[in-house]
Amino acid sequence: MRSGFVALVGRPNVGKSTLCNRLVGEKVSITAASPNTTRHVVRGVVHRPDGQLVVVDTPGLHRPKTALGLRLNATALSSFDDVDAVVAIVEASNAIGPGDRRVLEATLGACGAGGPVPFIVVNKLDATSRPAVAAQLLAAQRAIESIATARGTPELAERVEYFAISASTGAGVDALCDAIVATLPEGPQWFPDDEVSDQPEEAFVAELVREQLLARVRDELPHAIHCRVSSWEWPVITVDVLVERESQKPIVIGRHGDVLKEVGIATRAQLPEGCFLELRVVVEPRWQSRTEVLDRWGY
Ligand SMILES: Nc1nc2c(ncn2[C@@H]2O[C@H](COP(=O)(O)OP(=O)(O)O)[C@@H](O)[C@H]2O)c(=O)[nH]1
Ligand SMILES: [Mg+2]
Repeated sequence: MRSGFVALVGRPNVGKSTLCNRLVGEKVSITAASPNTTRHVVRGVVHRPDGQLVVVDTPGLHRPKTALGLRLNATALSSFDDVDAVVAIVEASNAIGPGDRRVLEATLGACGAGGPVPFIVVNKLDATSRPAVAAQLLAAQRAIESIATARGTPELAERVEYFAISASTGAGVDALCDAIVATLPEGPQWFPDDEVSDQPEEAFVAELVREQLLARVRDELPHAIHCRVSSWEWPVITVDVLVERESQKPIVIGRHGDVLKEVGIATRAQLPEGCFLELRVVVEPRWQSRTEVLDRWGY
């Protein structure tokens, strides 16, 4: 039996969480069209007859503007420790920019001789043409070569494996998964057969609520939202929705409470039958920049 860990890294929004869920075969990490959705490392488990792969989904690497942003980057970078493979994701249809380059540099930096095996994955192939996908694979390979040469370790470029996939449709994902599992060492089963994630149930319910809110709010508001379960007395689960300013409350609540009501219905549909979900909106001023709040909330 092979077993081990793979970290998914990349700029915000390249499809890390979508790939994590696709590999696991069910939703363990929330996704959204807005950046910086993933705030904690989420581990999803792929159970296969030949082994067990633990997928480490991470926050996107970006230029931080707040204390929260700094911590998200640090969280993502720390995921390079103790993994057997790193999958660095870039998008098929956007030119490889400075942000992607930093991701590739960090990946090569972590994947020295004896370190994790580096995979470069071009995602969202469904959203562009085949020639564009081929061109992006080549651009990624050139970037890797120049980074490896600049580091004085040109031989590192030889270790890199390249794949093109669509995390949304699943195209190419089986081949990628096979290749990652093939790099894993012999090892123990880390998670029991029926476990697909290391995330506590409470954290997952709070994330499901946040996912529904992100689908309905715009601009800076997605960043300002933090959700947490404040009480769980089955069948009643209470989730607090924390925002930064009084003026953000009505947006989250919606006219006549419409937004919150829709969020409640859509979240409850994903929870076990018979559960009641209560949502409360609470203001925690400027929480993204207050390190004592970030400490308290586990960022
Ligand atoms: N067309 C297309 N969209 C994708 C694909 N993978 C992810 N997305 C979309 O890209 C956005 C960001 O995805 P997410 O997984 O949250 O990205 P993350 O920030 O890297 O975790 C979401 O709107 C996804 O639906 C893909 O393969 N094709
Ligand atoms: Mg994510």
